[in-house]
Amino acid sequence: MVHLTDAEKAAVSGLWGKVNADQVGGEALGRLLVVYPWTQRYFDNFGDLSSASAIMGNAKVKAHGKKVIHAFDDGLKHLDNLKGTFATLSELHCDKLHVDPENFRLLGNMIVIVLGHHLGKEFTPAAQAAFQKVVAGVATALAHKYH
Ligand code: HNI
Repeated sequence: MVHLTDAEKAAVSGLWGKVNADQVGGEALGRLLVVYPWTQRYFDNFGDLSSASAIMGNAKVKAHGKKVIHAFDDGLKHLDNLKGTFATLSELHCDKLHVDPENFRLLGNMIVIVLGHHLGKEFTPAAQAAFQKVVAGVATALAHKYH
């Protein structure tokens, strides 16, 4: 459960509307794979992940980042019910994909970093604090069905 003030909710949706979400998704997933290379094990069918530039230019990484960020975007619209919103995806990542839930936190932080990169000065400390709550809430919701 995340608790954002009305001002935080407004900041999150206002800033989210200024970025190219698909691009943010691809870059965040790419950075996850570069910075924490052990996360590459889940994507062994993605082709060339041999260097930072190969990863950041990899079309499958971009396409998958887009898919992931669309689900994240759906979460932004349901901040008061993240557990319900991510219940099916939580089961999928646990039962079928066997993704270590710690990785949800790592990816959330990559999303924050990429937002900072895209938004520059507009990504104030207060805005970052609001987004950190969102990514923490999404990570918790995705981990919820793990057993
Ligand atoms: Ni994730 C598939 C959403 C984090 C590994 N993931 C998906 C799909 C969505 C999705 C949506 C497609 C589901 C379908 O096909 O029905 N993933 C999300 C979200 C987050 C997240 C919203 C966090 C914000 N996933 C992660 C992380 C990893 C991960 C951190 C691993 C490090 N996800 C996968 C893998 C697949 C996947 C692996 C299947 C990929 C494939 O082969 O199509």
